[in-house]
Amino acid sequence: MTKVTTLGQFIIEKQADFPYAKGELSRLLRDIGIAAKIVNREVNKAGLVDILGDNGTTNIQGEGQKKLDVYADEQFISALRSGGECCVVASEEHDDCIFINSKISQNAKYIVCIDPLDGSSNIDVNVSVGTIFSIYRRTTTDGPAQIDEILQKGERQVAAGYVIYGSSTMLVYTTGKGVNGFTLDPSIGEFCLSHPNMTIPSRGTIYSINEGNYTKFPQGVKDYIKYCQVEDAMSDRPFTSRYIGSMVADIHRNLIKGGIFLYPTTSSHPNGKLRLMYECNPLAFVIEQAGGKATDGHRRIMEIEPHHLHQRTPIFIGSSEMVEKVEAFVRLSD
Ligand code: AHM
Ligand code: MG
Repeated sequence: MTKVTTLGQFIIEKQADFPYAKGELSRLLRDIGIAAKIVNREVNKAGLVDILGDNGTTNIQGEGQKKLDVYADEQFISALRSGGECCVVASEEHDDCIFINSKISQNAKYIVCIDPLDGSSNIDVNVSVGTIFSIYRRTTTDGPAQIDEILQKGERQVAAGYVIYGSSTMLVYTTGKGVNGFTLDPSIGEFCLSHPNMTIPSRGTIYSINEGNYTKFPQGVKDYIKYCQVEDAMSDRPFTSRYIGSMVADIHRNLIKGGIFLYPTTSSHPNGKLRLMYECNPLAFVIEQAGGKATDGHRRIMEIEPHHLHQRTPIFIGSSEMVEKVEAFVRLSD
């Protein structure tokens, strides 16, 4: 019989990589895994019950929230609150950080930045959505956490990952020692190790970008897109264009097959659209750990200094050679 390793068992086994660890990070990851299973249950039955549709509230970016965004946000925050290992949560769905002031959590070491349900405009049409999370250690030990403890560069992440609610549900994460993927087996209700030591091919043939914005892109990005489309047998061009519009799903596919995901600045989003703290940094950590690259065209995503929670950044992320190529086009046109 094949040995099945559950996420819980794997996390405990991996604790040995950190000899001085007291198990707090393991418990935090376990809590995220539990909340993901609950959110998965609701996402799966979304077509059956009256949970779809606008909840009538608007988040900080002025976007309409779907009910499932709110549900996912509540589930993750509640799991982090009761787990006791996290003192502050920054979520896409809240203007400000949520300080967890319970007796067990106020001295907790960890800070979590989370997009509880990314790509939620896709839910109504049965397309994959995801959760993205990022974990930092506090920089001080006493008293309530301060805002600048949350605004740390991505390179200080201690763990990060995503959950993709797709044709099957997967949780993929890193603690800085490679990337591992777990598929939810609904028959036993456990995430099981299905993709150990994930690596992204150094080059691929897929580019993912919202080409409808073409005329609004910077010249270097336009030039790169044209490069992707030109026929050249030596480099397998023209490349294939694949864009789901759900970042987790697009990046997950490119991680497995090789490819690049681009969300550049546009004339209507001069700082890019995607958020540094809970979308770009965690996915950059995962992709770098898998051997890929993530930049804003000029510097590593994880070296960007954050100034506020909902900061946006352009992003080019995926197979290393493809990211280097787009950077070269961007530099040429500067
Ligand atoms: P959201 O956080 O409001 O769901 O937006 C993020 C999503 C990403 O998942 C996706 O890559 C991108 O927005 C798509 O944006 P666009 O429709 O502009 O191409
Ligand atoms: Mg999002």
